[in-house]
Amino acid sequence: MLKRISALILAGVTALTMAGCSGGGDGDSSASGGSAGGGDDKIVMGFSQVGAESGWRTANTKSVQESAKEAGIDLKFSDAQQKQENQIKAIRSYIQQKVDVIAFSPVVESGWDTVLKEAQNAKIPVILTDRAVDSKDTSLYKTFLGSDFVEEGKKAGQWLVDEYKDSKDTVNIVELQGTTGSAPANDRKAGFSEIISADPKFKVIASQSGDFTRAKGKEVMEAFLKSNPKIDVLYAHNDDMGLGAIEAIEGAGKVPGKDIKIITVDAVHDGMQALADGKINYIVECSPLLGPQLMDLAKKVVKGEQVPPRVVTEETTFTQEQAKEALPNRKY
Ligand code: GZL
Repeated sequence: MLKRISALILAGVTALTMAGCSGGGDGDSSASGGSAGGGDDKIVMGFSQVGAESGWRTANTKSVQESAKEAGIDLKFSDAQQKQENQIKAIRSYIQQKVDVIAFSPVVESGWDTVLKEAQNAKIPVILTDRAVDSKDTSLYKTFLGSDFVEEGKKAGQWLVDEYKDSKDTVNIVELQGTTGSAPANDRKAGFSEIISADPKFKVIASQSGDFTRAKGKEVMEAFLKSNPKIDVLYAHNDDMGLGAIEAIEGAGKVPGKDIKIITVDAVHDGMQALADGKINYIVECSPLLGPQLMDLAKKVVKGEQVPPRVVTEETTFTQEQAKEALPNRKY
């Protein structure tokens, strides 16, 4: 009898232990090899954000955080303050915590292979969101969700070509580039240059990084104004640098949107307001609202389902008139 009771107790203890392991204990709690304690069935996502450098980034962070909540995903979020080493540290920490999936917006294109291989070896899938990496090994991430920055640069260039189609005069352009080495800076420059280089009247007389921030955009534009007596156009890789440049242009006694035509990218609220007010002439939209698609992709990836290697976000362009109509309904 005693033997029988002890056998039953042993069987009960074993059953409970097994249940503990498969329900988010120390073993792998999902196909992806994560087990960071998000509760038995909650997906745990480790997200490394670039920083908080612009209105676009603020809107993107809000979209990711709100979408994770709505999707029932346990989000571990870190702000890298625009430093690659901080993003690499965050990704390593997520690997240590055995999250189910890692998502990040790489601040620059290069230097990711080692840490992405560590995630791959830990069987934790990685999703690129917003910006791309230049790794040759595309097996290091499951998909890249974000805008086509070359296309954005081309749209900006095409507006300029159309705007000056009847002019024979030289058009002096200054360019405020985004963060040096970042995909949006590289690609927006390339797309713009591809379109305007068809006509020699377009001359980029100065081009320098404003690091996607208002403060730096103002500082660099002040320098441009001091060393270039005749500037016809500013092409800024984001609204925030354009808004900083507007302060510099007004400080120099010139009228933004008239003395110097301005083209920017993003279409965040403050940029759209400046467009509606006539201080910016054209904005190419770059949507920061990537959260919902990111969470859908994460759920599929954790389940081991196939996802498209590239998901391009939908976006448009705005003239001054279109900005006046769109402003009341903008989400960011
Ligand atoms: C583009 C994004 C860029 C924005 C900037 O997808 O990476 O970074 O254009 C932001 O405003 O700082």
